[in-house]
Amino acid sequence: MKLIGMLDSPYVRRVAICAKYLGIDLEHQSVSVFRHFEQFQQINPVVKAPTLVLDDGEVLIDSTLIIDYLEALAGPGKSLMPGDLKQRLRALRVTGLALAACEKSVQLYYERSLRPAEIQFQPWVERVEGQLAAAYSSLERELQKQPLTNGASIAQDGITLAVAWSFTNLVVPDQVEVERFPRIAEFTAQAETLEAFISTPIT
Ligand SMILES: N[C@@H](CCC(=O)N[C@@H](CS)C(=O)NCC(=O)O)C(=O)O
Repeated sequence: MKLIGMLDSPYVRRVAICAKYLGIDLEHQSVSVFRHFEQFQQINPVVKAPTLVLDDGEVLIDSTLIIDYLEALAGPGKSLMPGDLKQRLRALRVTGLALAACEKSVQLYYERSLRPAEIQFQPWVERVEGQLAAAYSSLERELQKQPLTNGASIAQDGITLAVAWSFTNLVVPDQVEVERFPRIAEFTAQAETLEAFISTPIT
């Protein structure tokens, strides 16, 4: 199976790291949705990263759906989600907030890098900045309430949170001061020392 997309996409990176923890070998192809648009189009006309190409040529998009498929492939013993309903709800909540942080970071980054400065729409920018800050504030509170599993047994929620924070720091670093989100910063610093993260570098 091939995973198509650049690792500077948090969605691609979370799939690549989850696949490693699930013990699934993916052939990674670094094709950019911007710089290699036509090449990407040949693989997937929708040009969304990540794209998973199965051995029979079937194409799957959306990181959450791809991870869902990989989890099913790996079997129940290897899941990156808790089986216990209460813990699963918490993992889903954290993952959802981290994905919202990814989305808002991407929107700000596209606004700054793709839209000419003279037609940027400040009310929209401020709305997205507020949403991004709200997502990380909620995540900081989640970590304050209950720490997340890190280290060898890091799960899908922790992987997504660490990938999101590293991505935001890469593309819109002015939005995230460590002093405001110390627990997230500390959690990510530790996660980024794990072999699966080191071998899946963001740049
Ligand atoms: N919800 C999707 C988001 C994927 C996404 O937006 N990826 C970006 C790259 S970071 C992309 O494909 N951008 C190109 C575009 O939307 O045209 C997922 O989880 O996979």
